[in-house]
Amino acid sequence: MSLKNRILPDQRRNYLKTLINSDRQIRIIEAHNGLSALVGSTASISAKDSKIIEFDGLWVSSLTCSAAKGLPDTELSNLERRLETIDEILRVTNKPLIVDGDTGGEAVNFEYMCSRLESMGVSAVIIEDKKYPKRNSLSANASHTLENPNEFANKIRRGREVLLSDDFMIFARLESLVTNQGIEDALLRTRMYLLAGADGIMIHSKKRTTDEVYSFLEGYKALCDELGFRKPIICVPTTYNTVTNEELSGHGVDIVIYANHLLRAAQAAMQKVCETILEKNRSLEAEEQCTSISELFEIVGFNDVIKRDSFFQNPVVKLKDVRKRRKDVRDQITELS
Ligand code: SPV
Ligand code: MG
Repeated sequence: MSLKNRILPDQRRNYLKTLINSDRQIRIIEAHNGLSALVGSTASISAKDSKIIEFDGLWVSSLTCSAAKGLPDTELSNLERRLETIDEILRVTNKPLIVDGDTGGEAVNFEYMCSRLESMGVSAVIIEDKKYPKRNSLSANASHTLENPNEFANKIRRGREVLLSDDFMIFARLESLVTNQGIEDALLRTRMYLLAGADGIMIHSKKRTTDEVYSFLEGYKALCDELGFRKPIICVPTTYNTVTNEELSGHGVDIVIYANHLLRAAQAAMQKVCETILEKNRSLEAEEQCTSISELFEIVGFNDVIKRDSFFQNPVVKLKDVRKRRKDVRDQITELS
C-alpha cells in the first residue's frame, strides 16, 4: 500500500462524471493489481506543446484479473475476491476506476456489487448482457448466450435502486456484435437498457475493423435524438487497434478503454527474462530486461518509508513539522478534488 496518491471515496467517485462532462476524450488503461495500477496511473509522456499526457483512469478487467491469478476469464472469482483486488488498486491511485462487473451475476448479487463498489469510491461498473457464467468475448471459439434483454434491464434497474449517490454509474455492455446478432439487436437492447436507467453504453466488437462499431454509433446517435437524451459511449479497441482515440472521438465515443495491455506486457516480459536466465545459466544478461531494485523501491513507496522512518526517529521532531506534513498531504488531496 502506498501513502502517496491518496484520496477519499467521496472525492474519487464523481471524477469520471466530471471528466465526461468536461467533453474531452477519456483514455482508460487496464489494471489487475496494485503494481499495474501504479504504473498505469503514473505513466506520462510530454506532448509536442510540452503538455503532460496521462491516462484518465483505470479499468479493472475480468480478463486480466483472472489471468493474473492464473485463471481463465469465466467468472470464477467470486465477488469478495474481486473486491480485494479492487481495494488493492484503490489504495495506490487517486484516479477514477471503472470496474468490469462481468454479467453482474444474479440480480441480487448485482445489487450487492453496486452497493459495495459505490461505497469504495469506484466511479462505474460495466455489466455485459450475456448469461452467467460468461466466456471472454475475444475468444474465436467460445459459445456465448445472450441474456434475455428484459431480465438484463431489470438487473440494471435493481442495481440503480440500491445506490446512495448520483455519482456512481452503471454502464450496459452490448454483446450483440460479439455474438453476431447484428446492429438492430444491439440498438433494440440499447434502447431497453437506457430506459431502464443505464448511465451509459459500452459497445463491444471483436472485428479487426471499425465498420460495425461505426454503424452502431450512427444508429446510437439516431436513437439518442429520438429519445431526447444522450448517455456516454465506451469502446474497447483491442482487435481494431489501428484506430486512434481522435478517430473514435470523432465518431462520438466518449471513453476508450485499453483493456488488457499491461497484463499482456508483463507476461511477455516475464517469459523473456525466464528464457534469458535459462539460456545463460545466470541472471546478468536478464538485468537489462528488468526494472532495477531501486526503481522498484521508488515505485512502491519504499523510499518514502525510509524517509518517514528517519523523520520520526529524529528526537527533536516538532509538532509543527508533523502538522506541516499533514497539511501537505491534505493540500495534495484538495488539489485533486
Ligand atoms: C475484459 O477486459 O475483461 C473485458 C474486455 O471484458 S474483453 O476481454 O475484450 O472482453
Ligand atoms: Mg471482462
